[in-house]
Amino acid sequence: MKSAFPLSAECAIPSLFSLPISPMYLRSYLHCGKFKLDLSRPLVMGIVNVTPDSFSDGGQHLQCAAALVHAHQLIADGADIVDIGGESSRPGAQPVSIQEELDRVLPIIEGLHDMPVPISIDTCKPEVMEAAIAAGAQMVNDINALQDPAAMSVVAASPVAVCLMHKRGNPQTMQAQPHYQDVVAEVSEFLRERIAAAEMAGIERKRIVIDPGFGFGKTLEHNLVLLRELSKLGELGMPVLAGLSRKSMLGALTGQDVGDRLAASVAAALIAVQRGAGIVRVHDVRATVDALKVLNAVKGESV
Ligand code: 9MG
Repeated sequence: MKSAFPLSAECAIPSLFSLPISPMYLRSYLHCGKFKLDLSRPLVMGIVNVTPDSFSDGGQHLQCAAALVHAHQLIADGADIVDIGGESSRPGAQPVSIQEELDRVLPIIEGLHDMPVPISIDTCKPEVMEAAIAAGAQMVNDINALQDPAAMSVVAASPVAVCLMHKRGNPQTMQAQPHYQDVVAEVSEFLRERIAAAEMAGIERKRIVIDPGFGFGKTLEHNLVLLRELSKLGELGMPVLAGLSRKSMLGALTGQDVGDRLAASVAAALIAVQRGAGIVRVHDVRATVDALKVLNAVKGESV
């Protein structure tokens, strides 16, 4: 049982040995299409980026084969979810067309349709969401938090889970002097509003995950405050997903290039879990799973 959640008065159930009950305790499964993910231990979402800079430049076919091998490896390493993305969301990244994105991700999703873990589609485009769900995706990871009404409709009409992420601006502009009065309160208010909008559209709470969007329109200081206070987002009553893996904030803290941020990424994932994250989105699944096994053993939980 997770214990990192803030104690909320309305969630206290005295009959259960007078233990304060966290929101996560009250709803401990994420409904992801045909999958029901047990959130009583932290889950690991492995990242598969199908962008030209991610895999070999040997053409679409080789890129697809390499992405499939990589996804299988992540699952063998212990990934609970595999997140497939065909458009980079890094600061400064250029948008790609719907067709290009479909060409990149659909063969991978089709190739993984019978995997024992849910496949998530990382996209903001409703057309890509719809095609990905038809091809077997069980989750939508939308860094735009379903603010496009067509995206909201696609998810509402399906049984898939959704990750609603906070961001300021878009990848071209988001690091241009982001400003907040109170970053935790503003991110939390945005996510509260997006949860309400999703529920209004017919997306049940059991299908929703929220995410503060580390690095998306935030300075290093904003990211650190959000990580320090991550448990406050748990008060919204939804599982929190944290994506810190290899991000530039870790480069700023360690001085390491993106390929040398394994230790910092694992440390950040553990900190996020200790502050209540139910899912961590990572590149390095095996190292993260091992680190979480140690944490869980110390906490007296199953490994
Ligand atoms: C696609 N992507 C890149 N970073 C991310 C993060 O932190 N969270 C989510 N949900 N998606 C992300």
